Amino acid sequence: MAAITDMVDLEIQDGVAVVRIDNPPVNALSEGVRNGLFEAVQKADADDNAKAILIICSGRTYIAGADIKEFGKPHRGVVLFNVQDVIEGASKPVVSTIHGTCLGGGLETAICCHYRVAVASARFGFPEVKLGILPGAGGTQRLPRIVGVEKALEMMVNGNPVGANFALENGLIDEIVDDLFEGGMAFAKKIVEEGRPLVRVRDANEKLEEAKKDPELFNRFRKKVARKTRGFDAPESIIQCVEDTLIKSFDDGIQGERDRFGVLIKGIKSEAQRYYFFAERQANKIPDVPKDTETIPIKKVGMIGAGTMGGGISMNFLSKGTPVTIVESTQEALDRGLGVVRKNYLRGVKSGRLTEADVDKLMGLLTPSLSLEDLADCDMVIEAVFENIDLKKEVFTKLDAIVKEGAILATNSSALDVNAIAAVTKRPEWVVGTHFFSPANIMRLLEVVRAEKTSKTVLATVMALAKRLGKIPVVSGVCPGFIGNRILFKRGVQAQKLIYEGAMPWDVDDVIYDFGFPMGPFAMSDLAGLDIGWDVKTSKGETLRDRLCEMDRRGQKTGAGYYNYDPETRAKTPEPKVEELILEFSEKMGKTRREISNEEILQRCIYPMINEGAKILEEGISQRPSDIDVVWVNGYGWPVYRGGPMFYADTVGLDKVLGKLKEFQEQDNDDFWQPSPLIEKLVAEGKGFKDMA
Ligand code: HSC
Ligand code: NAD
Repeated sequence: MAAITDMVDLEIQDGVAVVRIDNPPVNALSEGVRNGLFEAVQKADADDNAKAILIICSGRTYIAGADIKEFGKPHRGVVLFNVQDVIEGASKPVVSTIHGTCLGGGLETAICCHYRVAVASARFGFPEVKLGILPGAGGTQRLPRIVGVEKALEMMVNGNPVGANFALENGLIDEIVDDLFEGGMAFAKKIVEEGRPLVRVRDANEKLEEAKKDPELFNRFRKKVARKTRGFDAPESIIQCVEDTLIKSFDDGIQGERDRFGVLIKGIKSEAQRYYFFAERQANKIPDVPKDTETIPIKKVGMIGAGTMGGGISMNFLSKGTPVTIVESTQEALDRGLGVVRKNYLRGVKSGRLTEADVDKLMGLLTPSLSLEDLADCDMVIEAVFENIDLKKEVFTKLDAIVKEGAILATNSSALDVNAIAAVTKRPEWVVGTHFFSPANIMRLLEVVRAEKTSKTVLATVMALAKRLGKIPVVSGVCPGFIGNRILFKRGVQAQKLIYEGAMPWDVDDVIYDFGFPMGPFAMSDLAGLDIGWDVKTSKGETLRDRLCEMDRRGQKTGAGYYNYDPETRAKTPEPKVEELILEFSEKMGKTRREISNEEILQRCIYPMINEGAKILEEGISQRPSDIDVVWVNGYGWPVYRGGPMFYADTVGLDKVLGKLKEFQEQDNDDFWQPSPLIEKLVAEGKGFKDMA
């Protein structure tokens, strides 16, 4: 085998030039891969001993895309477009044989080949949109020519991969093979024997002609994705590139694609999304828990509490085939909890994702119980009873006496002291917080709360488990509210103050929504329920919330809260009575209401979050600034194109944030605004959070 570069080899085998890429972990199109492919394909094309060229990758995957680390740096080596030209322009058939994930620039390379085969487990996609860019190496011009305009739009705008069957049915691959190398070789030889033509996707216009018959296609598609793509730039640019396929030549379309790619890649939104891509992966790493730390197998799980969280958390395990024993305090609560789980799964039957038999099988993995003793042989027990420290301590004391040694004891508390909970057991090193978010079967964030004595084995096991469950784990130390809720609390304080000083809940919500969140703090409270922690027996109408709950305005579930909700559409409208109540409270507090600008609303809601994030870093509660961003993007709807609160702070300028904190502190004469010493230090050094990594 001849090495072309340290990442690409070329060997003639049985009349086929085998070009092999080996750039672990994901065979990204780094400089060495581009240089190697360029030279290898040219050599192979010129070699009379080769009748066809086969491109194959070593390791776990075909090319998973451009090397994202190279973006934003000066370009080096052969440009990808030139690699594609030599592949597409080769004088003999070039075949890609594909496994793993064929993504982005990888798929763009594959569709420059004349033919493609893949193993059945291969996945294909254009995830560029998730990085705030578009497929910039011909993808927007070639994909519609293969799968048709509508499917191409779907694939590129939602960014999710498709499987090999879809790829085969839609012409993205020519055959599914059993063996990556043997299958690829056999296919390449067959092409030569049959004298099949060199298929160049750029010349295929049939699917485009079909799309021209449907003039409403693009408007329809824009409407369909409007809600999901709000605030992002890349989706619209992708749509425009695809529109070009119907009105421009291939080469002009390519030029349009490159121009739009160039604009997006330089934008702050793409920078934020690329930052976030690495942030999410970084969050997996715990500096003092090495990769090879021992983990324990989690084959059977115990769940305590079958309420909102207990049911949802259980579903994660059941869906992965792990049996769960779920314990409640009463038969009624148990029945209710199991009913909700079944109902959730039945939704999957309605949408066609599951069959009734699947649901029965999933429910068969869930064993109901009224006795903690039934959890004795579980490998991990997760407690999700009411948020009450005494109750949690009582449950953990019992668990300690019942559950086998070497099992993980986890609490789903959203704010309580995990050290205090661990301390009631004789095995605090086996205790950890696993803070799932609601709805727990859907939300991907998992705050892994590392208590003082939590062992490295427990941490490594929970991090690996999170990945298996499809969650995004972020480690948090112990403090009230951990990373996410502690920061949320600060935003809530200001949101409330703003409405007594002059804004209305909808003014605050509009600003937060326009910033990019799916909803503002008041709409969020209505969704969660205003009566969490409220008690009708003790309520004395002292707060706005008391008054709203007393009026049975407890949020969306009662059809009214801060807003009124349409029973059919759930559309929200402001309520004059709520406005009156707010004015009444302002007066009682002696506030002179004033016009508050949108800018002030935004700064007063967001800057305390940044300040609290900095305090969380100082205290070592969060391992790094980017972990805080992962929590907020994944758990609370922070718009990913703004990176997260800590990334955003750097884009605003930490000096400006600090200036405003001081200004508000002076105005309010309130410790709430006390700037974090970390921000003061970074500003003094002319640095940002990004420099802490
Ligand atoms: C693109 O292709 C743009 C094109 O249109 C070309 C444009 C050309 C323009 C030319 C202009 C002149 N790069 O996720 P994992 C690392 S954009 C660098 O834990 P998994 C990752 O950071 C790209 N590094 O593994 C991690 O590193 P760590 C389109 C990459 O098995 C390690 O690999 N493609 C990387 O769970 C393992 O990653 C994508 O967006 C990359 N492309 O998932 C695909 N991809 O160990 C992005 C991964 O140090 N990648 N790394 O932490 C993925 O979605 C997932 O990584 C996979 C594997 C599904 C591939
Ligand atoms: P919930 O009221 O819906 O459910 C709690 C369940 O625990 C009830 O069904 C109750 O009967 C049961 N229970 C109480 N004591 C018990 C005992 N001794 N043994 C067995 N079962 C018992 O509450 P939830 O919303 O599911 O919250 C559970 C935990 O998860 C809390 O600590 C909460 O703070 C946390 N959490 C909640 C959310 C959320 O949005 N609901 C999000 C994250 C974390």
